[in-house]
Formats: sequence, C-alpha cells, structure tokens
Amino acid sequence: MSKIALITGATAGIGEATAFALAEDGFSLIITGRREARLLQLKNKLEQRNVRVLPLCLDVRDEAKVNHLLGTLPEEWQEIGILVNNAGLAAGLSSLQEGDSDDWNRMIDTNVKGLLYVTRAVIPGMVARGEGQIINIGSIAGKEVYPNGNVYCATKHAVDALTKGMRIDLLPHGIKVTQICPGAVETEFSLVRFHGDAARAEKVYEGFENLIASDIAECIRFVVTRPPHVNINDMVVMPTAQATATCFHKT
Ligand code: NDP
Ligand code: 8X3
Repeated sequence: MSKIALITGATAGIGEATAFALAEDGFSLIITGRREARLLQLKNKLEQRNVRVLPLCLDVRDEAKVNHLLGTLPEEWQEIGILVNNAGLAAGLSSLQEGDSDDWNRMIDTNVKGLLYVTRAVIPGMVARGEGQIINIGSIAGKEVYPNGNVYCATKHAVDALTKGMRIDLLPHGIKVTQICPGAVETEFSLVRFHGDAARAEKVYEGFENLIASDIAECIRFVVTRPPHVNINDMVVMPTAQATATCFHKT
C-alpha cells in the first residue's frame, strides 16, 4: 500500500501524536489543520525525522476548499494510502434545553460533515488503485450517551454508523475501514469543549490516570501495520480507571 498518510487535525492532540507515530514507520505525511503556524512547526519537527511532509492549512468544514486542496495535490502526493479522519471537537456540555445552536453546528459541521467531505475527496483515488485504509476517530461517546453529551454523542454515533457504511460500500474495492473509540485522553479536547476555561478543563483529568495522545497514536500505528488480509474493524480504548463514559475510579 502507498506509504502516504493524510491526517486531519494534526496540529494538536491525537492527530499530532499520530503524525510522530507514523513518521517512525517511514510514512510520508500530509498534515492538516486550521492553525498554520502550528502546522509549520510540526512540519519542521517531522522533517528532522527524515520524512516527507506536506502541510495543508484546511478547515474541514469548508467543502469547496477541501475539494480544491485535495483535488490539486502535487503529483507525488496524490496516492494517499491511509486517511486518518481525526479532526473533531466537543463544544459545550449542556442539556439540550439549554444548548447553544452555534455549538451544535460546529460539532455537526466538523465531526460529521467535515469527515464526509474529506473522505469523499480521498476515496475515489483509493477505489481506482484498489487499495487504501481509512481510520475514523470515533469515541466512547459514539457507543454510549451520557448526561449533557447529547449532540457530541450524536455526532460520534454518526461516525460509528458512517464507519460501518464505508466498510460495506468499500468492501468490493479492497479498502480497509477502521474506527478507534477512545475514552478520556488528555489533549486540548476539554479546553475546546469548555470554550477556553483551562481550570474546568484540568478538573476533567483529576484523580485518575487518563490516556495520553500517544496511547491512541500507537493503536493507529498497530492498525495500519497489519498485513493486507487483516482489518481491525473497531477498537474501544479506555484508561484502566474508566469503565464507561461516566464511571471512573478516582482517588
Ligand atoms: P484536540 O483539541 O487536542 O485536537 C483536535 C484537532 O482537530 C486539532 O488539531 C484541531 O486543529 C483539529 N480541528 C478541529 N476543528 C477543525 C476543523 N474545523 N478543521 C480542521 N481541523 C480541525 O483534541 P483531540 O486530539 O483529543 O481530538 C481528536 C479527535 O479525537 C476528535 O475527533 C475527538 O472528538 C476525538 N476524541 C477525543 C477524546 C479525548 O478525550 N480527547 C476521546 C474520544 C475521541 P485546528 O484547531 O488547528 O484546526
Ligand atoms: C471524548 C470522550 O467521554 O468526553 O470523546 O465524550 S467523552
């Protein structure tokens, strides 16, 4: 399979850690995200590890830009073998009756529509070559619903359903489709969810040992290094101290 991997949301957290993990295995990396300065910093760090890097400043919600940038890739970057659909966020943690429709739109537009736009732009090339692998970052929130998680949980349930749908549609074309569903990973996730309230974000990870981004990146690395006849359909990866979305053993 082509050793070009496209990672959405590589400027922080799980996506950034995935870029470093795949660099270890010699992948050429298309890294994307909205924060250009961070993309360029990451490009420099990755290039020190002797891998080729193409940074694309991209908001996955912008369908026209997704199609333009991914439709006009330099020739040597066109054969994308691995797509990691990681860009995503939670915005807010409120009951539905108190919810903010701006937050809902950001989550639905990013986690569901953005994932679809990028996937739709990448898979025709995979289909034409008869190979490829898509890894969707779902969540424990796509397996369960928890209080005040309503719309975020709905978007991750949508990722769960889309993963299954992709696997069926792409079956005749030899394309692998995997979902990885983490529990609590300390990244910028909670800072974004709580609209920049760092004190509230830190509290989420108090009293237990959370996952870190590289724990999930190593799972992605495992998934993409299986032999051609092996596909990992779904992985739910939790901290040892977390049993369900809401059940933690805190000390
Ligand atoms: P971070 O906030 O640390 O990273 C999110 C990444 O997504 C950033 O690189 C951000 O880049 C990018 N992103 C967000 N919105 C957009 C957009 N509109 N267009 C392009 N890129 C975007 O969070 P995580 O690393 O934790 O999250 C990664 C994925 O993992 C998400 O899908 C999240 O739902 C999922 N997840 C996280 C868990 C956790 O506990 N942390 C648990 C389960 C799942 P930029 O801002 O530069 O655009
Ligand atoms: C992130 C994990 O439990 O906050 O998807 O939804 S959770």
